[in-house]
Amino acid sequence: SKPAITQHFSKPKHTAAAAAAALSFPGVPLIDLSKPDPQTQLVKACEEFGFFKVTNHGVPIHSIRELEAQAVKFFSLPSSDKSKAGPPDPFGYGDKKIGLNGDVGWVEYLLFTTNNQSSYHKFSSIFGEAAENFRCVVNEYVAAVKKMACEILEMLAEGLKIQQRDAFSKLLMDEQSDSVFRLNHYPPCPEFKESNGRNLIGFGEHTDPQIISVLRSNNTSGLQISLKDGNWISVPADQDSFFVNVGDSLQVMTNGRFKSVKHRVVTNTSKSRLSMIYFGGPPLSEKIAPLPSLIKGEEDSLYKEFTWFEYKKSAYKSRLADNRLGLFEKI
Ligand code: GA4
Repeated sequence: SKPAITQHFSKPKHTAAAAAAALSFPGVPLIDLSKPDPQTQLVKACEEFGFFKVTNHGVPIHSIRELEAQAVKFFSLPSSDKSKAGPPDPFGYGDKKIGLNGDVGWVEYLLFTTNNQSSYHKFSSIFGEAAENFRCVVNEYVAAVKKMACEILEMLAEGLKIQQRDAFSKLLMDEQSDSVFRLNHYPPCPEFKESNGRNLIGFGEHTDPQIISVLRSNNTSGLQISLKDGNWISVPADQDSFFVNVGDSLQVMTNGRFKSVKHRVVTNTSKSRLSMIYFGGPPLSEKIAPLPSLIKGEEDSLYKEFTWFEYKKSAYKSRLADNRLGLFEKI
């Protein structure tokens, strides 16, 4: 019989056409936050790709390094210890299984809520003081990344000529903001190196349900984004920058003007990849709908009205690759 790994892990397709498309791709939009007026560039990147890279981001390097060190330490623990922090229901440690509906990837991870400290109880009861320290480091990092995410959202609102500068950012600033923080560890996956030279799926293709996601990774590549024409582009690793992507909720709030980018991670055969992602989400009771100034009237909305609670509930019933917004599109 086949080894379990070939049964459960699909391989990404590599075609000559995809390779040609990748060659002509001008590269991920790069936005230097220290330069004046990046608004226009930001809007363009969100419209074209729903994805961009930021430098001079203002997140303190020590905060990044400390979190990375904590994460490396945690993922190096024996799996019997790590599983004590699981299952991720929805917060905690997870290994290979993603979500609740049968998705798997060559990845282990930790999921945290950002506003409710009770999600750390699982850790505290098992890891004692070490968990307290982990929590502090995560909180400090999340605060800095959230600040940057809010600044970007305010520049985007300006770029879209929305009167209320905090139309998007206030949802993340809200005490009830339903945001998530995730640490992913993709162990090196040498299994198929000799057989065909291709890599396996670390995290299958999907869009993020929230408003905005901010990702930082170590120096190991693996992240790929899908272009509008369906071709996959590998994003070169850059441990000193952040990668930002538009989530489904921001696509809806801009009535489809910004694109929630489809992305995935393929494993590396020799190096392990570590990524840390902040998913900025609205309060559960928030109505997600196009901003009035971006449409002529309610009838112009491409989407049926829904709350973030409803969207999330529906997302957790879906498979990773499903088109989750499809259910909420007007016909
Ligand atoms: C994708 C974005 C975030 O990582 C996440 C993921 C969540 C999970 O891993 O539990 C989901 C996925 C994500 C979308 C659809 C559902 C839920 C796995 C899955 C199959 C934490 C999130 O909010 O949605």
